[in-house]
Amino acid sequence: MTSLQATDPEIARLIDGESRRQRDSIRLIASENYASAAVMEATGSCLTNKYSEGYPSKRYYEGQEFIDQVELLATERARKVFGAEHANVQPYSGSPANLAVYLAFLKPGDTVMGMALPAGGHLTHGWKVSITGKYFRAVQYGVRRDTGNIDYDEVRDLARREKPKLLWAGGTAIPRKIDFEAFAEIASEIDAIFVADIAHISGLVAGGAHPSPVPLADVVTSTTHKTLRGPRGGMILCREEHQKKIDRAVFPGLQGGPHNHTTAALAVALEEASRDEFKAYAHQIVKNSQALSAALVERGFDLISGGSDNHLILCDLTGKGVPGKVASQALNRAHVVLNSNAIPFDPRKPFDPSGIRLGTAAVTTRGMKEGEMTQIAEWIDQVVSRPDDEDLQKRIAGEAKELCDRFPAPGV
Ligand code: DSN
Repeated sequence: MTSLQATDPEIARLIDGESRRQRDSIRLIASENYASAAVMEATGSCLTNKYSEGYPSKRYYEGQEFIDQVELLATERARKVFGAEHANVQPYSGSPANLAVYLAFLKPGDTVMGMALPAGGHLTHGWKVSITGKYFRAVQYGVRRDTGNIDYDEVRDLARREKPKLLWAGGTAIPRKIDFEAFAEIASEIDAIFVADIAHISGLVAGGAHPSPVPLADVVTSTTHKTLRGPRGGMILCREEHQKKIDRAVFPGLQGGPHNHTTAALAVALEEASRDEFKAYAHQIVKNSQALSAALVERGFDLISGGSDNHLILCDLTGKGVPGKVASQALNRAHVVLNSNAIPFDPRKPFDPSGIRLGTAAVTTRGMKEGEMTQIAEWIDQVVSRPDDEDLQKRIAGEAKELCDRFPAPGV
């Protein structure tokens, strides 16, 4: 019996259930992954017991001889993996990392420009229900109705007109390569700070499977647990000229003590990300996404932008006559797990949208390749065609488990 089972059998049972769920299902939520056993071990370590407000060698409490080394290693590895001049590894997650950028460069009421949430952006890029849309004057760009892609001329025109102080690139439902050069040019023309939020694609950037914004952007933010495959956390990379502002914004501006267990786990993940196997994994994610896209298109699915250049696929189910939520719930019963998602210009409500979003990071971590993507597309097609057929869902759940057994997941 583990200590957890002895102390709190209820929670132990729930964690065990979740572990089995992760082990036995096809996980296609684009922001999720399987962290390695080494990352999990560091996350669950005694570093959770230590407070360390401040930065290495400049802490407010004593007893930092090991913590300082952990943070320095994480920072150094982040700089090296991404080729960045400075890295701050303390943000608790992506939203706090983004808020720190606002605090570093803006005053309340200043203008900020980002991609609208329903078009594929993130809440913290100025969407109206977020603090970033309430405390700042946010203007939002979207995608073209005909291509489903960002229209860089529209972004440029809007930026020239609105003169934001901060320009965001990146988001949560962008299936195509982001032209960071175009964003950098636009930001430079209007003298704005250019921030690239690479939360979704940081693993692809680290592995060379997506162009890097690091040489072009003033600041780059990211979560650390999506394609990067680290612990739940955030980080900020920036040019040296912005180091002081960013560091002060994170602490003491926004946060207290860093989560040292997470910092250590991030250091481990970054070590893993510097290996050749990680490059192969990053490129395989894209190959899998393209194979899954092609197999879905073959089965009559309508993909926003027609396909995928990264880990993510956004699919409009209007033509299939099934709302996104009905499809995602039916697929969940078949142990193919993804999320319903708004599509650009969605006539339906955000909680009951027209689309589904898929991602290939977690299945790629399990070692699945193009052949398995075709099988997964076939299951999706069958379930979406008959979302009320519980026998079908049960049969596919069994087949999904058999496939999962052939590709063991790390860490669970
Ligand atoms: N929740 C994340 C996602 O799923 O994309 C974004 O913060």
